[in-house]
Amino acid sequence: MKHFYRLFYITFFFFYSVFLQGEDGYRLWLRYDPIKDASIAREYSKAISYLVIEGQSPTLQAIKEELFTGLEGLLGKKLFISSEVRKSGTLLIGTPHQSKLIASVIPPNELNHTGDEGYIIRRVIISRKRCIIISANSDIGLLYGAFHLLRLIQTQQSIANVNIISAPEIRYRLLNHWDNLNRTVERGYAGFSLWNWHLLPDYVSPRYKDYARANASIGINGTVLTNVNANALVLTDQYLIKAAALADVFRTYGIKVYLTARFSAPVEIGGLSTADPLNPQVIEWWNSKIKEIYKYIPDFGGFLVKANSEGQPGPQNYGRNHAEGANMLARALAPYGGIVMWRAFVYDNNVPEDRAKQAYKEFKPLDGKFEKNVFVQVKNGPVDFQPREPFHPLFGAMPATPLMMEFQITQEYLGQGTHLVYLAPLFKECLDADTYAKGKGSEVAKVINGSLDNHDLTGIAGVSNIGDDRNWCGHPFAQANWYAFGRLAWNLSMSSEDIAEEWIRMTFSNNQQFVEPVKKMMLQSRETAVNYMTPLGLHHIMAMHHHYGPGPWVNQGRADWTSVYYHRADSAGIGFNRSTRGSDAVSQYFPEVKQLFDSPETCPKSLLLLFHHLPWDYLMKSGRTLWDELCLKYHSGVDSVRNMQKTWNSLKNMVDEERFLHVKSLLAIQEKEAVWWRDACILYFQQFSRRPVPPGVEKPVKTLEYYMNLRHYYAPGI
Ligand code: GCW
Repeated sequence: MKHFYRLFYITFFFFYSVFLQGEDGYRLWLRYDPIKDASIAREYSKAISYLVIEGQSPTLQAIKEELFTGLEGLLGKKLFISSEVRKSGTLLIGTPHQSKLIASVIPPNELNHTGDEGYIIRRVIISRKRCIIISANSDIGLLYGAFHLLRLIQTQQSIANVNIISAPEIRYRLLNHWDNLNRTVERGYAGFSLWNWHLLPDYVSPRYKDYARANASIGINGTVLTNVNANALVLTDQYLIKAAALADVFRTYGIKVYLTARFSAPVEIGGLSTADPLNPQVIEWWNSKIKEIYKYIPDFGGFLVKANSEGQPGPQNYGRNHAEGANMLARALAPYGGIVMWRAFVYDNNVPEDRAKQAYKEFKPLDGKFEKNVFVQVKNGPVDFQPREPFHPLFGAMPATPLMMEFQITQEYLGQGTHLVYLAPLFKECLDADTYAKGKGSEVAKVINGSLDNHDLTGIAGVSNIGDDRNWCGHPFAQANWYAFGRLAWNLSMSSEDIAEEWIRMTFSNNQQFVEPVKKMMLQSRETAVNYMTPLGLHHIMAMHHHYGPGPWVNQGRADWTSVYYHRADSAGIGFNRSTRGSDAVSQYFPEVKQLFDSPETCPKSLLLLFHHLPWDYLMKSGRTLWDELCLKYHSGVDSVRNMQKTWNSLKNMVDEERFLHVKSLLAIQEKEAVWWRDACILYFQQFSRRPVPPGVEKPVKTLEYYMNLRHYYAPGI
């Protein structure tokens, strides 16, 4: 009988996935196809045959559903639900409040360590029966535990003696969608917005549930639905009812809904003549608006605000500062437990001498001036989500204010929808950087997890790369960046390598001959992109507006939107002098870091031209001139993409055809675009260096004029 079931399930899932569903990437990493190796499957089968779930709630129902689909799929056998532990091989799930049995096997003090969202997964013996238990203080904790157990099986880890205690390092783990109400997505490369505002709330797409499952599986517990370049309309009842319908779906999966607040909303939709945060009518307007929001969404999370930046309205329009603006909203949200995430990515209409310095200059003096429920949300670097930047100098510099990290998962400056760039190494580089705020060992991660300055309010946000493309993220490998963000948000110290390995095993295959080369390719991919786009600390030299492709020649318009502002190439050399002899941006860092960045001799080579303007003949540690090194870096970027192509082609027989061909085509685009970047940049900079392209670098086939005349009218994302 057992064999019959296994055969039945294997056949069913095979047909289901291959013929009905196809390998289109829709399932993300939550793929529950039968484990091919029968002996491995047998091991898991022995451990889990019966399911006992104690208690009742929508979340417990979701757990049951996920485990049934997951375990029956993976193990290729039927799972039995039971009301009590009768046999060995029982998976017992519950909180100690709901289950006396759980309370009897988990010492109460152990769950003290897991908080509201953590969990314990453990092999135990109950009345001489071998069981696995998942326990937590809340149903959401149980859900996270269930996903963890599934992940162990998907990645074929042993559960024979499983004993895991896990709790999130960060409290607020949020996606930021830059989705507009007309369904375009700012810097989105995976189609249109998932949120079908037009049909909501009457049609609730099943995708919303799958979105919530995917997020819950990696521990994401909040989502900002709308673009930071905000539209006040989302705060009208017409839209709140739609947002509430989404919140109703997400709640079961532990995900709270947040919105972006347009600072001028009291004027635009409230009919007031001012949005001055100190004006009593304005305060009253926000108070009643927030009360209304909580009527629609009782567990509403709060607001994300971009104010006085890139033309967005803000308190400075009324002579007030950022703290005054943020606090007004925070006071109104506080009674309901809501928070404000106030962005530090600010720049006004006056072009500063160095934009990299602006956020620090405006926010540092406000440290300690914010209400308790305010985060200042800081991008990882001081410029703008570049392929490589130093960590933002605000990290460590505002000890009295909880700082929320903002990473960009969508690849605005990193190849957009067509380049395979695994971002975990970029995230980690920032998190692991030492700010020296309190001496050695004051890493950015410790600022974010609150340990450096004793903050309970801790948060991390990722600008989402999700759209309505069938595979969610456009590039099949872009899914890994969503995954990596979530896994890191839960545990900042996970390594890029471990995250990649998990993702590959869950998304593609457990075959080591596939896992190893793909992992290697992913781990090198960010450095590869840096090399063919912006090596040695170059930054912000992308094409105007859409940022698609190179544009080092961009010199029109607002100065700090041009490329020449950032690279400053001239006959004397190249690079932005931010040393103490230049814009002095280095002085925003703590002395140890300042000293490191201040001298070209000690400045990391990878950031050299971000901090220094150096002669073309500057002698690098390699013994080569700066010019030669630059050219060789550009070329090595192209070379690495070609190696990625070779790697991928060699794996043809280990991947389904659909995803194999998809990735292969995208890698071909990436190669073409890497050549475009390399040649356009080398030709452009060569005008100033007036030096030959060194041996070992392919000679550009096209002319600089050709590249400068390329126009992309409908590049996505704007
Ligand atoms: O990187 C820039 C983007 C803008 C974005 C802005 C921001 C939402 O080019 O599209 O606007 O950053 O982060 O506010």
